[in-house]
Amino acid sequence: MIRIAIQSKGRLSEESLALMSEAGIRIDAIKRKFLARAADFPLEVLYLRDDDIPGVVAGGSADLGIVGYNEVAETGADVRIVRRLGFGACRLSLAIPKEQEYTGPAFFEGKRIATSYPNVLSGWLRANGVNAQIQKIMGSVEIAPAAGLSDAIFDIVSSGGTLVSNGLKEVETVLESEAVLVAGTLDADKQAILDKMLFRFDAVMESGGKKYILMNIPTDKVQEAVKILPAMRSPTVMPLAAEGWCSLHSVVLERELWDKIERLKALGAEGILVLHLDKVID
Ligand code: PRT
Ligand code: ZN
Repeated sequence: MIRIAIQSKGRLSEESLALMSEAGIRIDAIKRKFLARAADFPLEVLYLRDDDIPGVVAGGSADLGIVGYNEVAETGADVRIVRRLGFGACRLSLAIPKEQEYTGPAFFEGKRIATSYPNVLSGWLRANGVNAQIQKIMGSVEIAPAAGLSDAIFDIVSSGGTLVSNGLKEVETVLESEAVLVAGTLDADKQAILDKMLFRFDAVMESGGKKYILMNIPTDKVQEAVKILPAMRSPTVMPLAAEGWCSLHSVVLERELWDKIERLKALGAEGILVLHLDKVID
């Protein structure tokens, strides 16, 4: 049995559960309790506030955790980052009132900076030789300058919309973050369960941003089409009943899909189907 701590309510909760569910580890989300057992995998879930997850894993009360890298950096907890999970992307940035001119890190000398991330901030200030006053505020940091509580803020930014609507501009990105899977010290049995989970997580993440594509193509164009479509090993080519035609199957990155479709059509491809890819197991 392995125990994983995930955020109980918040931006990472749904996606943490979705990742596990896509990996075939189903937890009853309706009867969400403090501690829940997976139906078909030797795992139990501990629902916590995100701030507590790194410490709980480092302390051994949970073996694994899914949490924003920003929280791992802030708490400095002694945990191992096992995987970057590709969701919850954001950054920790310094922002100042938009009408002020930014002159570089020295701008912050003697200034008051409001933040919920004092440790990450003080590391950046030290590295840049800046002396500033850190005002620790939990929540609604972005209103601190307008309220006269600070001259600048250091906070999580994602789209940047919150900064704009509070008359602030981002001037330094200090830390890039995303959700990460962290682990504490594991014995051999728990490491074996983790390895099994990672095999599944990797298959789920590997399929992200990819599509399965199939089409009919004149046999004499197959060689050129294969160059456009390098797949995991190579595309699958099957002869069609119609003389001179083949069916070609492959996997493509979603962001390259339209470009490739145009090039394949130019080669004479017809009946192109693009399908959802559920899992990719290498
Ligand atoms: O209750 P609990 O303590 O568990 O939750 P919380 O309120 O502390 O955290 P929550 O649920 O807001 O965020 C959990 C994690 O999601 C964070 O630790 C980050 O790793 C990640 N994350 C990703 C974000 C954002 N994107 C994000 N945009 N966390 C917060 N925000 C906030 C930010 O604080 C700011 O107020 O959204 C606003 C900025 O968004 P934009 O898009 O306007 O720039
Ligand atoms: Zn929190």
